[in-house]
Amino acid sequence: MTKVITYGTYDMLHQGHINLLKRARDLGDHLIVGVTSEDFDKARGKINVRQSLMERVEAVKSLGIADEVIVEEYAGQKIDDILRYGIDIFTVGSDWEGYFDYLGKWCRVIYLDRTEGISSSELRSESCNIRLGIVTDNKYAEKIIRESNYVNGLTISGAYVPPPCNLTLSNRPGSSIPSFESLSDLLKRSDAVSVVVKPHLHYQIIRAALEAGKHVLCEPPLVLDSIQDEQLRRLAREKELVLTEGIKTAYSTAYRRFIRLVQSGRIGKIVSVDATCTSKADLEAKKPEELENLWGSLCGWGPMALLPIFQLLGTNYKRKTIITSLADSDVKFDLFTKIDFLFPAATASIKVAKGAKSEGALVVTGTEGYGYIPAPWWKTDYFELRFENPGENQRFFYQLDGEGIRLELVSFLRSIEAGSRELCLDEDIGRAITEVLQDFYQGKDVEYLA
Ligand code: C2G
Repeated sequence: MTKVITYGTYDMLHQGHINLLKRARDLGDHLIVGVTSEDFDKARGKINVRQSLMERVEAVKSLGIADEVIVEEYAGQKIDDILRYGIDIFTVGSDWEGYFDYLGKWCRVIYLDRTEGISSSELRSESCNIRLGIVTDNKYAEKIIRESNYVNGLTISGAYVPPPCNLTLSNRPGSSIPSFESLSDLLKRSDAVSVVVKPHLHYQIIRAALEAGKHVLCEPPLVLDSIQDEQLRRLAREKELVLTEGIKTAYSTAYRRFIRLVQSGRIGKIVSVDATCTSKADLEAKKPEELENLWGSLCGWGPMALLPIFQLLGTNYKRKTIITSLADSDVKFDLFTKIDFLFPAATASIKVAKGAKSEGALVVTGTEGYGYIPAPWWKTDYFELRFENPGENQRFFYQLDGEGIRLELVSFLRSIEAGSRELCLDEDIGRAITEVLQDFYQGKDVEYLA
């Protein structure tokens, strides 16, 4: 009996897949089909898969072509499967020509003709196409534009740069994106907008976008005032639009796994969460009026640093103390800010700085051990759980593509498609972040360093 094996994602199963499976079946007497797991696909950079593993397995099974369906979970599994199932032929489409030649050591490798003119990527783009407009006064927006190239079903409609800022944005070197004279021009040609401007401009822009019926992905903080925060969230709800903060770290795989592991009690009860984020900006030569146009330490780093605290301990802290060192009291540009929180059964702290440098780690202290993400924790692919007995320590590694921005865009798109903000950041966390920033700017709970 000749045993054949083939693998694939089989997202939105189409004629190309079916043709290939039939040809694979004809190569022997028994066909095993390996369907890729969600984690494995993410690890190999396939982030746009629409259907769940179970849906894809069911779709392949229902064709009745395969004798057995298995799940492919890790790189290198193909060798294990060939040995385990006594495989004679490994086959895959010609788009992989040469790539799997190394399996020739264990069985025959056959590349079958691929069906031209059809692909899951095209089907995904056809099923959903969101035109994303960029409102920005910041080069950071280019990262979002670049990362959008990896997201099926998302196209950049253009950019609006509010005056007096002057900025040309490019997608790839040498290719600039259309620039619009006014926000309303951009909104007319977009289904959603990404807002990457200084926070004091957020309210007007987000309001205009929501009123025009557009979804909004906004760099945090959403706004600096709790009343405005509530108004915008209510407006989004009424209009059934997605409004969410783009805290990229919240979407990165390693960070998400870290939070879930800690929440599942692996380090015992959490007694403290301590997050530090610093970047040393060149501020010495800046005049006060120039500083006013820059993001201060808390505004720039605060939402990121507060994220693990509010995710792990909730948002109902009993009190907080903000200690800050201002570059200039008139413009409230903080060089360094530390906040201590007291929760009913835990403490937390953040240290953020643009005018000082420290170890940018995230440490979660538990009664059994601690969780540790080394600097820079906000763009990590790696973390550790550490215990009294070092022999019990565990290390975890997950591929990080595009600093989390890519997965953030995928979540935003899926939320729009699904008509729900389930996949986005919890609204309570967004509200709590706004409140902390509001208190800071209003001088509530603040001590100033000389
Ligand atoms: N295929 C095809 N014609 C198409 C599209 C896909 O013949 N128009 C084939 C692919 O070559 C592959 C199979 O259908 O053999 C499944 O395709 P995908 O779902 O895109 O999976 P893929 O990413 O190619 O994964 O470990 C996974 C394997 O390496 C293949």
